[in-house]
Amino acid sequence: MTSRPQVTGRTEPCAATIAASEQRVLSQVSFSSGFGGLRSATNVLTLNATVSVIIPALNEARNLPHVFEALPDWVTEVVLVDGQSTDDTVAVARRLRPDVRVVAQEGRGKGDALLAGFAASTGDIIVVLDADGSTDAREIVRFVAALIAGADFAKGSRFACGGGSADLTRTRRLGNKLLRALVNQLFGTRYTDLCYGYNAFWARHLDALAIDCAGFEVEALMNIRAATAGLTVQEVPSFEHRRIHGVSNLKIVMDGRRIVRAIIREWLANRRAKRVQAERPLASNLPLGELLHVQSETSDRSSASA
Ligand SMILES: Nc1nc2c(ncn2[C@@H]2O[C@H](COP(=O)(O)OP(=O)(O)OP(=O)(O)O)[C@@H](O)[C@H]2O)c(=O)[nH]1
Ligand SMILES: [Mg+2]
Repeated sequence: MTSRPQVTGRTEPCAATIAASEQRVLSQVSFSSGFGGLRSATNVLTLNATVSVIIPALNEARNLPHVFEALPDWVTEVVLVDGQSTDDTVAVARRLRPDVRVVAQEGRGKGDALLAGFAASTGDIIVVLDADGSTDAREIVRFVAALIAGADFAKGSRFACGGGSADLTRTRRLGNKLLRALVNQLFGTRYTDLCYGYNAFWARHLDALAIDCAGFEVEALMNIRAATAGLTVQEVPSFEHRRIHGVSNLKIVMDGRRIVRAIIREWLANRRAKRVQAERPLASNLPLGELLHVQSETSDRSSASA
């Protein structure tokens, strides 16, 4: 038996504050295309960065009109990653937006789709959102504003003040809560959400995120890697709507297991890396002869691995 989605959300004043601050951001941020980097003027912040929006889509033809209609016109490129849809997803996307870049995914899974989208994108900023109508593209400005303000990674959260969901069932909410608690415990993070498909980051951090998974564990993995790589992570309140048409591709038990496995794998890898780092002698405590020895060993190792 599947439980009915319940609308969650924090207090009204919170949402009002967000709406007001969003208005302020919109009036203070002007967007222009061009080379990367920030340029600030007196009371106006100009974004000289290009923005790519990546949308993984598997049989979402009926939902795309709703999603595309909400895309801000200052977005530089829209990359739709088609997961071998059997409906008109690609044709509808091209009709709605002739400049859409369609990437035909060769593999399977949302993680695999995002990898293909990241590889194809050209923007300084990458925004990821879903094609089923659950994520509202009008919220992109919140994510971009967080990045301009200094964040490396803007992480959507349905549980941050001002966020909410009309899509989460009781089971999913519980699963997300347990997994989030596990990640916060193991990695020392204070995330309020873990498995949400709305995120944005500077493309220069793609190497730090080093995404290498195929399925729905991708968001959890990105969030963990952002933390372990020492990126500045800013949670952005977001409201998740119910998917408009069609059915979810997520299999709660199977995908839940994949997420747990990914979390544990990351924790073990992180622990190993910390141990290696701790075993390495502190250069400043060594006499010069030994220091040179350590340095030559290090350069030998890096030239061997090159
Ligand atoms: N390209 C591609 N997109 C996928 C794949 N699996 C899922 N997606 C897309 O990823 C997004 C999220 O998938 P959903 O099926 O909505 O999963 P969910 O959001 O957890 O489930 P609901 O809350 O019920 O919508 C949607 O835009 C899907 O179309 C895939 O294998 N390939
Ligand atoms: Mg969805």
